[in-house]
Amino acid sequence: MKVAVVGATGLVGGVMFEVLKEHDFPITELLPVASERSVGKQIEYRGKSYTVVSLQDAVDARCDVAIFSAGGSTSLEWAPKFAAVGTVVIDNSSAWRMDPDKKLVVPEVNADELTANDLIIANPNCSTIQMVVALAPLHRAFKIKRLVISTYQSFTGTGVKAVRQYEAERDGGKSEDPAYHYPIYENCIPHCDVFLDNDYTKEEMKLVHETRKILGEPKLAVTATAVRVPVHGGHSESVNVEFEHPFTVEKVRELLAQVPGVVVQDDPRSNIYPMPLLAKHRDEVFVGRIRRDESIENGLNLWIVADNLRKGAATNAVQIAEYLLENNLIGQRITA
Ligand code: A2P
Ligand code: 11C
Repeated sequence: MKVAVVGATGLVGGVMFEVLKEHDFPITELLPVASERSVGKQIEYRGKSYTVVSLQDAVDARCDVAIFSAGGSTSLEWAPKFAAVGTVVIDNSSAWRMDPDKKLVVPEVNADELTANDLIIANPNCSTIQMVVALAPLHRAFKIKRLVISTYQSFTGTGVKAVRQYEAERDGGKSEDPAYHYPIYENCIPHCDVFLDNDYTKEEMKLVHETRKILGEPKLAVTATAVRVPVHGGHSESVNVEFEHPFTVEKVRELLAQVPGVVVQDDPRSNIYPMPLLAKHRDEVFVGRIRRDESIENGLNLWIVADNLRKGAATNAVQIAEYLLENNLIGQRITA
């Protein structure tokens, strides 16, 4: 595969190279792509040095796959240009997720929706991905009626600027160009992404809209509060689920244990439960604190943790590419 990694100098871009290497993705040619500021820089991959190229050079190279993690406006402008030359774009931004003509894919849940005609494929938001991996099999079994979500999201989800802010504050200084309005060190900020007209943040509404689209339930009742925390290793989520149908906690554990990519860590008496410290650098989604919500009928509480830069971004994108490859869905090139 001839592969372009767009946003190669960013936080997700760096993890993308790690995941591509660990998954032994069959790359015959690699094009790291970033903004004009970075063109000419060198990127190391598997002991070899690669020169960062411009978006236009990468379009002209007619790659098989381009994995984008360079923000929404870059994706909006450039993904169609890659698609027009037959390159399959897997896009990590929010640019295309809610476009009715684009698939929003978490391989464990809905990869079977993909066809060779999908030239721009959207990777969901990190907090959505880890949650739906765990919820999809439970939805199939007991039908979800309502979700109440509270997130505890790593500052790494905001990118390089936020990491610099955290490190400066931790070291007793101040960032000259902070990512957040308030200090993140020793703080929790109930403000991920921008506020919308309904007083929810965009991050909270991504959880609503993306979950509905991936589960194929356009009217599912979902409400969320997203909080930024001074944590490096991953996003954590408290998810309260109300099902239509009765369930048993044992059956929930059994179903979750069978999901590829899910690890059940649930032995609270032995202090076993998911934590971002343990999820860091791992591809899996960790689920624990599985218990009945005794305040309602058919209610369940879950605690779901994953490395947001891995399963929440790079790993999910690489898994989509792997699925396309395994199912011969790459190579429907438009001949000029
Ligand atoms: P650059 O380093 O040249 O600015 P992060 O989310 O960690 O901040 O990283 C964002 C990534 O997206 C970086 O690789 C950045 O490249 C890239 N990027 C940002 N804006 C553009 C753009 N207009 N065109 C191409 N790449 C961009
Ligand atoms: C966060 N979820 O942690 C974000 C990061 O829509 O892909 C990724 C933003 C997105 O703030």
